[in-house]
Amino acid sequence: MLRLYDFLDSGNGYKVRLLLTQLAIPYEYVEIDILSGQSRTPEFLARNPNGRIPVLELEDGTYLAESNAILFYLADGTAMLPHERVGRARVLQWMFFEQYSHEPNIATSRFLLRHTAEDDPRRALLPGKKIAGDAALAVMESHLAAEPFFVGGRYGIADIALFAYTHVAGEGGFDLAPFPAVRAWLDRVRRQPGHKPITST
Ligand SMILES: N[C@@H](CCC(=O)N[C@@H](CS)C(=O)NCC(=O)O)C(=O)O
Repeated sequence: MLRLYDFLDSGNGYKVRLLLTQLAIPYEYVEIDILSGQSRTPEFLARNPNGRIPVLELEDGTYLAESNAILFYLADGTAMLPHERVGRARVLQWMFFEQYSHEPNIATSRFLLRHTAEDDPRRALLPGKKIAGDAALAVMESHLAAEPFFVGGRYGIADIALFAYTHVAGEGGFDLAPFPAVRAWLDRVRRQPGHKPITST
């Protein structure tokens, strides 16, 4: 059986949990408390030298890190990933956008607000992240004003990758009121069969 090393509050981990559930793939869930350093132990670094969850352990003992790489692996050959070349590249386009323009601003703001003290010096980064995160949301808004989902008019892993931290953007200090197409898309994603909340293993 697949084994997922994860942390329940993590949106990156949630991406994988959500896809596994929607593909009806059974898995063992192993909670790694990243707040107490469990992702930086020698044992964990042997699984992912980058010291971060999520990590998926395959049936043969292979470890796979990086949430979007895991999504791509699991979705291959299913309806959650296009079969044709441009569609697959388009999925990667949005997942790289998520990792470069969205997650480093929206997810990390959420982390700072949820898990650091009010006087933590890292909070000085928040105003810059707010500007860049709003810019990423504006890019999503303009795409979703004309399209129901991110790629090919149907729900897939690019939507999962972007849903994970957009739906909890408020916890990072972001206001989704100016982004009606994003909010309508969030509702469409929530209505997909097998959808489950971030708080669920
Ligand atoms: N690019 C990575 C980011 C993973 C990541 O940032 N994981 C965080 C939790 S969301 C983590 O494990 N932090 C613990 C640490 O850095 O020690 C992915 O998409 O999987």
